[in-house]
Amino acid sequence: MNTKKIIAGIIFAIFLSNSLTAQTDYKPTEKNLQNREWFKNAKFGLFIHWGMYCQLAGGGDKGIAEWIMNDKKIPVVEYEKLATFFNPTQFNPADWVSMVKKAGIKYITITTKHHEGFAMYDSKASDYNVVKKTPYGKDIIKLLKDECDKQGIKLFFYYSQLDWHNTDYFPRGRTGQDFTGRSENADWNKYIDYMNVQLNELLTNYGEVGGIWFDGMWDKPNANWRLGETYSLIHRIQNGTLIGSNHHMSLNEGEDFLMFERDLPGENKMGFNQTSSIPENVPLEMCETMNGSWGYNIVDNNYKSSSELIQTMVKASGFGANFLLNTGPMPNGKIQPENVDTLLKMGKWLEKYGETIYGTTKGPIKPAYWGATTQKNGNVWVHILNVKDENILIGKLSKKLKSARFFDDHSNTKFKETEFGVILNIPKEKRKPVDTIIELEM
Ligand code: JFZ
Repeated sequence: MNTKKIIAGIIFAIFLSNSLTAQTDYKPTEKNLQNREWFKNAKFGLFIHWGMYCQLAGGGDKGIAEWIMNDKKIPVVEYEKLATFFNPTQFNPADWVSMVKKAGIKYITITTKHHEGFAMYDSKASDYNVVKKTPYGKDIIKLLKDECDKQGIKLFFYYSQLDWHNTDYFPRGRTGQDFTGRSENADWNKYIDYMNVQLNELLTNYGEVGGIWFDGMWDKPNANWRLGETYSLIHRIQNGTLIGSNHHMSLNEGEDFLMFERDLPGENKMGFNQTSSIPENVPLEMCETMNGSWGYNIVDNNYKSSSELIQTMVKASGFGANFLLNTGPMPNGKIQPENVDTLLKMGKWLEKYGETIYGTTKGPIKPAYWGATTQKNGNVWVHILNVKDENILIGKLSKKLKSARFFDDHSNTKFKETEFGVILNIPKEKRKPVDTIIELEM
């Protein structure tokens, strides 16, 4: 072997090892960067978890919904029967999308395949899909996408890399183990190929895709996911599509946004977010449930109030992050009325106060126990959430404060600048139950 060949070999080896974990030398296109800006400004999305699991709806256990196959140890051959009952005759995408618009939501992220392995769209890669296996027989994703295009809502695709149905998902990871009854005559690389074929379909057959929301790598963190290949494939077919992954770690090369599951950026209340650094310019997104479940769960009525959810959305905005709020549609195709009610209440609030949320970036003062700040075009808004004190030390501003006034009636807010920062005075009668907003002029 001559030196040239050896060097070429080494370079190839480096390329290969990088391509296992990331898309090497990824440079987002102009279009991708524009979409990132759009995404940052959007602030509020609807997450939809819909799959065969919705029909088991809780299974008598508050915690179980889309995880029921794993948690109740249902073998593949039994679980497959669920598809033969799935017939959401009342699914009306126009209703969903109109409701979404009224709620002030700018994009939808829907499960195209969850851990159960069932494709909610017309996939040629596997018959295990909604068109082939259910009496409904229609492509849910296509129906929703067409309606989203019609009403100007962006659609993102959730795709589970973890798969409890496909035999080639082997060696098994932390979940979906022996009880599934799958053969061990399997080939991991065939599984990755299969996944890439499915992603190819999703990016080819449905027009412009807002983004791909990956989930499930955490099931086998040390496996060779061939991420570089998958990410380049996606960006090659649609260079504007944003890639994000729920791996709970820092950003990999090729990913366009960073997400946080049920935690505000930098928090780790849930115990699984291990993101060590948050890059300055990358869009952020936090997802949250309306009760304790992602998929429809008939016995989980532990609903968060619209006030609580608005406050979380405001805090997320204070971190510069989008709020992706989840609902799990029912087996009949409807979104449960409790959730619709909550979303519409949020929409009402946004109609009035959306100016302080949409298109903003995080404000000059970091979110704290009292609330958060947001800003846009030189306007700075302080959001006081849930604080009973009349005088609130919000912290230091880099510039001198000229004036402060209540967003609602434009009356002046009394303030004091001290060595510890600005203290705002908010008399009881000026307080709003959800969010008292003060506009600062510097
Ligand atoms: C994942 C999914 O498992 C869940 O069903 C849902 O889709 C959510 C948005 O994302 O949630 C996780 C992922 C990883 C862990 C826990 C929940 N984990 O590593 O413990």
